[in-house]
Amino acid sequence: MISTLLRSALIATLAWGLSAAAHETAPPAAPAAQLTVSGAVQQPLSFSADELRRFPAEQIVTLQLPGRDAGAPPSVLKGVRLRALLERAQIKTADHNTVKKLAVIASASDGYKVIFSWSELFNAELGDSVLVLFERDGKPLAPAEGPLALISGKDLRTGPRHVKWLQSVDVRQIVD
Ligand SMILES: Nc1nc2c(c(=O)[nH]1)N[C@H]1C(S)=C(S)[C@@H](COP(=O)(O)O)O[C@H]1N2
Ligand SMILES: [Mo]
Repeated sequence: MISTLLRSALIATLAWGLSAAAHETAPPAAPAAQLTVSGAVQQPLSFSADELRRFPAEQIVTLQLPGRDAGAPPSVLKGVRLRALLERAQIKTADHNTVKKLAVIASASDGYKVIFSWSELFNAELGDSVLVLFERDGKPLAPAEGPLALISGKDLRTGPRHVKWLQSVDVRQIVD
């Protein structure tokens, strides 16, 4: 009979294996070189990393995030606020209350998707640190996450809304 100790060791090993696998997403063969911004906007737009780099200095944000593992050095990230890109594309609204019902969906080339609400981006401190990234530690993003990625720098855990291989941002009204 299998001992309780051995059994819990086995379960722990399995759980570790599963969670490690969940973090190791292989880069897609052809990650998008351009981010498209579309949906409920007046002017659908697309941006390459170089175009983001050329944004006015005041719209480029540098963010320092702690290293992933204990002892790892912090990472310095550079990007344009998602809010600034949405302002360029000009969100379409039918009336005063439309914006409160908008979701902003960020999708990656591997199908990974996360959402923000308009209020998070435009009416909360959190939005100041939601960036479309084009640089990490002074270099263009590596294939492990780039050429484009998104991060929500004030999330409690930044892993889930770190969208690697960012491809599109879609603005959608999700309730009537
Ligand atoms: N495109 C894409 N981005 C993704 C994922 C994914 O599967 N595909 N997984 C997410 C999850 S759940 C986590 S925890 C982090 C893990 O990577 P990181 O710690 O380097 O941010 O990537 C996030 N970004
Ligand atoms: Mo995750």
